[in-house]
Amino acid sequence: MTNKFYVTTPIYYVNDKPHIGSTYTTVAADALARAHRLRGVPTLFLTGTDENSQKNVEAAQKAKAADLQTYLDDMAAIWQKTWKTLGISFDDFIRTTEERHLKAVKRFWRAVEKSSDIYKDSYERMYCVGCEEFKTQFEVKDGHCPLHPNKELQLVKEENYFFKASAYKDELLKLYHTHPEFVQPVSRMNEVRGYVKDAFEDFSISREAQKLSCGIPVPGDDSQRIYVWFDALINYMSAVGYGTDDKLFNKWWPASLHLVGKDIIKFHCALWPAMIMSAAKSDPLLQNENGTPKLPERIFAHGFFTIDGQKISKSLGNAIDPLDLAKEYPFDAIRYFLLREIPFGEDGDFSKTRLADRYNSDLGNTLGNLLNRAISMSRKYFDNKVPSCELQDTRIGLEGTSWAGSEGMDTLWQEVDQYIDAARLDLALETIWNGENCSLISANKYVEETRPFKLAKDNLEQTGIVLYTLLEACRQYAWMLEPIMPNIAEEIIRQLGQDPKKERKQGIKVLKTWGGLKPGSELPEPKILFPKLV
Ligand code: ME8
Repeated sequence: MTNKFYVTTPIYYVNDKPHIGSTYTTVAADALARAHRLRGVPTLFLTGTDENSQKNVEAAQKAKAADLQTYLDDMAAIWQKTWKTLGISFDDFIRTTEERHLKAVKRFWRAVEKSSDIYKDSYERMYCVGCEEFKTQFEVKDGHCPLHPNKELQLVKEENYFFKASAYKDELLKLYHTHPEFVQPVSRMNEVRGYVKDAFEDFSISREAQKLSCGIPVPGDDSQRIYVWFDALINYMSAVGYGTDDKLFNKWWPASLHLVGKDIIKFHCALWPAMIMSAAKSDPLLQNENGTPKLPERIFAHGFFTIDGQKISKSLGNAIDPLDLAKEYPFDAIRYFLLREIPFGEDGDFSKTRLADRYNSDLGNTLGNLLNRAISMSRKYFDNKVPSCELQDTRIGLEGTSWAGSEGMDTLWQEVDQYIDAARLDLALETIWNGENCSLISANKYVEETRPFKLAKDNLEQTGIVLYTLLEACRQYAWMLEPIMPNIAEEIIRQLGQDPKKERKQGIKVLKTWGGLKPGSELPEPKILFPKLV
């Protein structure tokens, strides 16, 4: 078992409120954090807001905010509140205008400077505020950034500080070779490797202060402000005490997993490790015992959601507010849909029709009905109680069914755990619903094969075995699904007559052991888990 799990989302710009895209990354990080907490692994889940950016300044002006700080405070509060309302279990929320972050950035800058990797040079390039990034001539199409065709590129001509990123090209390529898991999925690793090989250059990491109305001053040179990406990436360290609390930093750093969208892999998978490699040369806190730099363990880049086939964009006005969607569907169902619908790492479409299909079919028919039937029949034939079942191997007497027994359930757990370790929540869900061993589909099939409603007339002992199997399977599904649908999981446990908090306290090993549901315990009247929506 790993000794800790530190997972992060990107820190989001506050030029807009959360939409379904940022919700996707945040829900995935939340599910992975919950899965590790359930395993008993000390977990830290960080999210936050990226505030020292020109696009926030423009948004504040457009919103006619009283002043920039008021705008930033209001927007950061909206992001925090949205995640809280949706039940996102973040442990910390970092804002890049916080004092702890400023201290971290200062220490980091000084370390890179000490490693002789910062120099001054004059510069003339096109800057895209949409990407908060300089564009090379190869990246500009018809005088515009292809990602932000409606925004004018700005010609920036000034003297800036540069980071000697190119000096880390070989070290980065070696890292990708020796640690192929550093960037996932493999397709993104190939993209990053190609970028570093062909196009990784020194970065301008500051801008003239007089031209900006935001940004952290360069230590020792008030006339320059630190480039937003150089500042923003450091958030992953400032939140765990870099520059303020060495003990805390040693406890949590390196991050176990940075979850990001595919749009920001160059920064996370190339610039960020290069920055750490440089700073680590002069800051022992950033070194492993053998002197190597303490790099994040893994970066997973997921794909992008479109909405009914179109890019999510403010100008198209198609961004879905997760709070609005949560008025139509229970948020657990939305979490399920987001994480199940597209293979994690690939692009996909967010369609309300598909959401409704999955709600009715996967959740309502396959999971909800199973629980409902198992409880109703047990109550009917066994006096409102969990039937007794002496037999450990629930297949005895019922050979020939497709149910794989408690061993099958162990295998299912192993498969689910492996997918969670690989951050493939989509595959974990796919296996729970459709896998070969004790999946929800096979549990439903087992009902059809054994027909407990008929069997009860001839053989009550066997009926008890079948129903106990179904109830106990539902208990196990609840814990498997808890990271993805925490409220539904608790509701299932309660409907099985148990106290979810008490059960949880027993620890994952006990939770996974077949037979946790006590025969003879009371079964309350079942409620519909996923009511039909009008
Ligand atoms: O890039 N589908 O912030 P940002 C899936 N501040 N995910 C999406 C998405 C979509 N359509 N749209 C956005 C920044 N995302 C920087 C990050 S980190 C040190 C600094 C998610 O507000 C996805 O995770 O533009 C993407 O990487 C992120 O939002 C971009 O958020």
